[in-house]
Amino acid sequence: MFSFFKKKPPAPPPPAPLPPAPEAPAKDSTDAAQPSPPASTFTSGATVSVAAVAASVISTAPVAVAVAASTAPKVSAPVPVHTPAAASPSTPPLEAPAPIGVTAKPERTGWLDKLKAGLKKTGTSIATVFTGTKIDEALYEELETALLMADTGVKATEFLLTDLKRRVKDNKTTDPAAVKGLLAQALADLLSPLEKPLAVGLRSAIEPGGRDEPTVIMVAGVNGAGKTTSIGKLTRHLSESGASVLLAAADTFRAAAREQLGVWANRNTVDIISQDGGDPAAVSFDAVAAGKARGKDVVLVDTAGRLPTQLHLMEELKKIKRVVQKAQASAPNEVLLVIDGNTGQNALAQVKAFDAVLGLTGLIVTKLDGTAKGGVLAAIAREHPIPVYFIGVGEKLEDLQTFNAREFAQALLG
Ligand SMILES: Nc1nc2c(ncn2[C@@H]2O[C@H](COP(=O)(O)OP(=O)(O)O)[C@@H](O)[C@H]2O)c(=O)[nH]1
Ligand SMILES: [Mg+2]
Repeated sequence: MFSFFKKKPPAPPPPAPLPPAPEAPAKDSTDAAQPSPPASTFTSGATVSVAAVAASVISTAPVAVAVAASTAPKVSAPVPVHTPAAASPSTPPLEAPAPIGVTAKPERTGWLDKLKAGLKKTGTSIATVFTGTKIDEALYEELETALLMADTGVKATEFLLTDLKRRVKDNKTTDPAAVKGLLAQALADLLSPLEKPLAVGLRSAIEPGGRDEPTVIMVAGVNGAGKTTSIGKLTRHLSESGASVLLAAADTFRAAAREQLGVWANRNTVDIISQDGGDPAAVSFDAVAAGKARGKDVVLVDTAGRLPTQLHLMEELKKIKRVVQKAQASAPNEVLLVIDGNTGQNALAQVKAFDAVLGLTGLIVTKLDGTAKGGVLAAIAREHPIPVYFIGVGEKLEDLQTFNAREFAQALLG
């Protein structure tokens, strides 16, 4: 789950002043004053559909946010989930704004099936261990191998086996099939410290003494991990929930990277700060300054991929972080690492290395669909725990979802 806080009631904000003129002018769009949504806590469990928007010019995204909702069909929701924006007839919006201060339970039915399907490859190899008739040393040895092959890592595997044996003893279990259920519980308990909501919105609504300034989220990771895609999906979820978002295209090395983010900006009709071949730190600075000036709730900074061993590129990330802080003292409020779930144990190495340089506040783990390495989350939980805000189980919009330890463990072990 992630929580969006907005302090200001429905009164529209005064027209935002323009940001100070940047030295190398950033091409960006202007912003119309938008009515603020009612303050609420919301969840991202509902699926949404992308309105087909022709995306060509990328640095000047349209400005209107969350339009055309009034004509969309509505259905009553069993739980109060606040999703004010448009949806297609196949995915109707869930009605009823959440009462302030009440956390709504997400609608995740289809998502669970998806997660199960995504994690099937990991699950099948582990599940075969429990098809025998006896609980003996051979079963534990097989399980050890299966967990290691799923990239659970030596430490988490040892921990899980010891924990499982204790549970089997305590429960006086004799049926191997029941051991699978106990393993799911052990795994859920191991993963639960990674479960944490991402709070976004005006800092004044999140922290005591916080100012009326955006939550600035910096996103890092190796090439191809899924940074830009995840930012795009997250932007959509946030926009759907009434948050105003500004994107910073700080991956300035490749034109294609800027364009890719621009497409997401257009689809979501949010502003983007982008610059041809500009300095990533300067673009990030401009974006945060513009986000503040325009009264945005969230600024998402997309950075270029790099390996932790590329020291000069890691220095550049540090610089982005420093410079962003100059634009807004509290920023970056979140530093997220995106990791590809397929990279297995290397993902753990990335978590350690990026954390050492940047001080990570959260993770997004992508591509858990079709991988046999879903165990890597257990390795992270045991060896270098950092909250997993989202997991990606596909390339579609609804395939980025919040992380729930119990669901994950159940999906993994069927
Ligand atoms: N199957 C799958 N593909 C993903 C997921 N997230 C991202 N991708 C794909 O991974 C590729 C690289 O993503 P991109 O966002 O460009 O990575 P970046 O270099 O970190 O910005 C693209 O083809 C995405 O569609 C996911 O959760 N599952
Ligand atoms: Mg990218």
